[in-house]
Amino acid sequence: MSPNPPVPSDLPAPAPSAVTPGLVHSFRDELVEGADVIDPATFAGTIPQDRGIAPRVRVGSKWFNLLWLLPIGFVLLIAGVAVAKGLRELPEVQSFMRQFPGMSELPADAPSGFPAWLGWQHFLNLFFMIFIIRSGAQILTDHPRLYWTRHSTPGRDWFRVQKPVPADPLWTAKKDSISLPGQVGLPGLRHSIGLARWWHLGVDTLWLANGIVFYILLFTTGQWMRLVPLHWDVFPNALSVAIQYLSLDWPAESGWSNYNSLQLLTYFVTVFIAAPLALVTGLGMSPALSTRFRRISTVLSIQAARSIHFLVLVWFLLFIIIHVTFVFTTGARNNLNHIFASRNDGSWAGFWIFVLSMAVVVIGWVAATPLTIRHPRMIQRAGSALIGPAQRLFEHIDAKPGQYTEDDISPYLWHNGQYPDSEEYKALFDGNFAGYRLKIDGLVENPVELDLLQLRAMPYHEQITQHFCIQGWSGVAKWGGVSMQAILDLVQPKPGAKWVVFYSLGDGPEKGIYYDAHPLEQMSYELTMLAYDMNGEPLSFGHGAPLRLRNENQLGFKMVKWIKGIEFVDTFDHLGGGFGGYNEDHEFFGYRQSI
Ligand SMILES: Nc1nc2c(c(=O)[nH]1)N[C@H]1C(S)=C(S)[C@@H](COP(=O)(O)O)O[C@H]1N2
Ligand SMILES: [Mo]
Repeated sequence: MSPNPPVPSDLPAPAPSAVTPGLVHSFRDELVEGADVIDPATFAGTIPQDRGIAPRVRVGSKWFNLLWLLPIGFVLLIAGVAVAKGLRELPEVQSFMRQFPGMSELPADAPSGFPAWLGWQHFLNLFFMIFIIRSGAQILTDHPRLYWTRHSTPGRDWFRVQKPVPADPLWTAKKDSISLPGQVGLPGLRHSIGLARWWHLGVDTLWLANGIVFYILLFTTGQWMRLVPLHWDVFPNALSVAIQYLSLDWPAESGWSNYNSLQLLTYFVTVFIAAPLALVTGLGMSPALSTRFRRISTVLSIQAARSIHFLVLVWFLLFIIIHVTFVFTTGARNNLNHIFASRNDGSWAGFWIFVLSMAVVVIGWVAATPLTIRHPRMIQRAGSALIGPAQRLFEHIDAKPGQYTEDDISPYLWHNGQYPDSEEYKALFDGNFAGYRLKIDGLVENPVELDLLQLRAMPYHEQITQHFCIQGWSGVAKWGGVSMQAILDLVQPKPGAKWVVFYSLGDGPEKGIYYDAHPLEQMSYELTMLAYDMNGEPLSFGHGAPLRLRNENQLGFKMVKWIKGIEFVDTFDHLGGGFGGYNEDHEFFGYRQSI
């Protein structure tokens, strides 16, 4: 204990903010135990399901409802048909089409026909894509806005499926999330990003493995020659094909031996541009990698990566719709024979294999959401087993996040999480936190209790760093306080200590206090700190007064706000649900989510 414990007038008041503890009392919903099954009625703190709004894109200061694209697209299509039909009457166009009938010649050694592996890979690819797209949509709608800069400033989003950010000072990113129908999203529930991420990242590893095998086989069997444009004449040929389709006089089918040029270009873009771009922009959203590769991430922030990742999704969705339409309108039985049965005869084999495959697809599609809601722990463990090795690999790259400058500080940093509303907290707040004691205990040589004057008397550490919320928003702020290294020097962790657990004065959205465990080695990193100042002012209530954690190697949810105690432990198995933190226990997040 300090010889002179502080009185309220010794301490600076938290930064003025419209958010005060008194305001949050109404927030508390019914408390429930976390369990190995999800009750959609109470999940994530009983936030009611909210469907959001039709997608909108910002043009200047106006928002354009994308549903208008349906009638506009229809009118354009009709007009396009009329124009294409007219064009084909022109002698110049006719001679152009004779010169470029719609197909490039293949090299003499190009293979003909579809090998069996192609059929398998095509099926696995489409099967995996279902879960990837559905869980991806879920992740997107957990922060249903897209931005081009890392600041995530309300009103500066370019795309949203949610109303404008309300003026409510208590508005949190979690309140901003929306739900999806259970058979569209995976698992559909509002703020189910923890589970959606397991699906997305877990199935991604399978999809990537399939893709790598696909690339290898493509290049070892010569099949690549059928997917890569090898001559400039593909462009006039593709134009010719487009005119043929639009004028409703379709080119002859020859997919078994050679795709038409438009088809070739779309396949090429999908296989060699969209798919790798999905991977690159997916990795670009990783805080660990984005802080590691600063040169790239200053231009291509995680928000730009998220936006492009979404545009890749749009490409895939358009591709799927158009591809499937053409498969069924250009000789369905032959096309199904090619890809599902590797044969080019008039038999029904391909059709029946297709029907069986679709039965598997339907079962997988329909079962995924109920399975996730009934066995969330299983999904958490399976996802963690699939993506875990890659995550650990990236951790070894040693992210070493860096700092930003004053100019980079975001005009607005979203609030998130559950505000504390206990009498204990309110009393501390009203007394300027003079009664606040940070308790540090556990596997340490020197357990301590520190009041705020003592904390403020320790060497001052300041940093400007970027915050990454798992939900998708980010922002840069300046944090002032005590470096965790100074705390380590003070308390002297014992050799057995492996994890450092931070406990909050606030509850999580369900029962029990908010807490999170961090690996000890990340505590001595120069940018890991306990912050009592933000952007040059004492930390406000909403951002975690009197004290919050900054561990720049981790996602936002791990940065416990309103800290009351720190415990050094050898394992977190016996704490809470045993998963390493509040969100890990209750919302099925991973305890290592630095990517
Ligand atoms: N005690 C507590 N700490 C918490 C949370 C919470 O709900 N309770 N939410 C976390 C989440 S999800 C994020 S993104 C950050 C948000 O910090 P900010 O509100 O200062 O931006 O706080 C984290 N710390
Ligand atoms: Mo978060």
